[in-house]
Amino acid sequence: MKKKLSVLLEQFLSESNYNCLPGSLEKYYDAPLIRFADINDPLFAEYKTLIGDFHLTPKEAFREVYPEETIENGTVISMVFPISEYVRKSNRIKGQPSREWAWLRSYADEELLRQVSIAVTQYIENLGGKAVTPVLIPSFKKIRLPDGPVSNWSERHVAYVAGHGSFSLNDGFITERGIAVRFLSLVTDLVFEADTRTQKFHNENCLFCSKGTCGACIRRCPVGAITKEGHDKVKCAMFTYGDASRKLAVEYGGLSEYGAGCGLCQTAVPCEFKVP
Ligand code: B12
Ligand code: SF4
Ligand code: SF4
Repeated sequence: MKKKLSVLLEQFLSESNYNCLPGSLEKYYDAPLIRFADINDPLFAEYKTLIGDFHLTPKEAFREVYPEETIENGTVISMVFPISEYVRKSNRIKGQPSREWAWLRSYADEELLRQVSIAVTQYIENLGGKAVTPVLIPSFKKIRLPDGPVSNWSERHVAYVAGHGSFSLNDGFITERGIAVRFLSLVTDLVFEADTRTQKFHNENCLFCSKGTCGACIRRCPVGAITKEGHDKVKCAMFTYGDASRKLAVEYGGLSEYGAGCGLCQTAVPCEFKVP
């Protein structure tokens, strides 16, 4: 099943116009990495404490769309979309994100992943199952907490359950294709064998967190949002999505509502392409 889904998404990304940069054949994303988590994995319940009571479990997300269905068993399909080398390279500059990175925010982050969600949902339905994309259900929300924004379905925490990798000093999640990636997940009532998690702790893949070395992302951040103590989400959010970022997105030919993003801590660092 995983192999077939991989082939389907690889083909989808190679053919979809949504995956092409404006006026170019260069791609936003490479073929995804796919892993499965058991909806009954105890970590999902632990996130109610670790993140907050508002964080949905897979069953809660599924029942919101299918309130009549009982879902005792099922799978969370967690997908990692590596950002193409073309876009990564463009963002190895300093001070502000590249035009290509801003286009990724405007034209691929939301709309392309929405198209992927439709394709995977159709695939699951053809197999006789049901699928829900938690970040697209009505109750999905971002919440402003004093130490920065969080959401009620954290893709990175889901990816951690599925064993895609780990968090890092700057909060970014390091996968086997590195930290310059995007995530999407779906919950289905079909049962597929869950992948095993090998991480011993939640930020193991980061050199600073595991060995006390590196710290390259600290120097990459233009606004000092990363220190040895971690990531200041408020400073980061102001820079990635604030007024100046929205203006820059428009100057680049992107959309104000998405901002230009940033991701300078995800490029020109040892974890950009791989687990360092
Ligand atoms: C809100 C948000 C933000 C906020 C806050 C980020 C944050 N750290 O939470 C702001 C605006 C700052 C932000 C910035 C960016 N974002 Co953002 N954002 C989100 C969003 C919508 C929700 C994140 C969320 O809910 N976090 C929940 C909180 C609790 O997570 P956390 O604080 O990081 O978690 C820490 C603790 O839980 C801790 N922890 C402590 N003990 C334990 C124990 C265990 C067992 C575990 C598992 C964890 C754990 O580990 C974590 C890391 O320190 C997601 C999309 C989504 N729905 O997931 C994208 C997302 C996280 N963003 C993403 C990206 C790409 C960016 C930017 C690069 C902007 C851009 N697009 O150019 C920057 C990068 C910032 C950075 N250094 O990571 C990607 C992640 C890519 C990656 N490799 O990690 C996501 C997943 C979007 C996507 N669909 O791919 N973002
Ligand atoms: S650049 Fe170094 S310190 Fe920063 S997240 Fe990557 S491995 Fe960790
Ligand atoms: S995304 Fe940009 S502003 Fe945010 S921590 Fe990384 S480098 Fe700093």
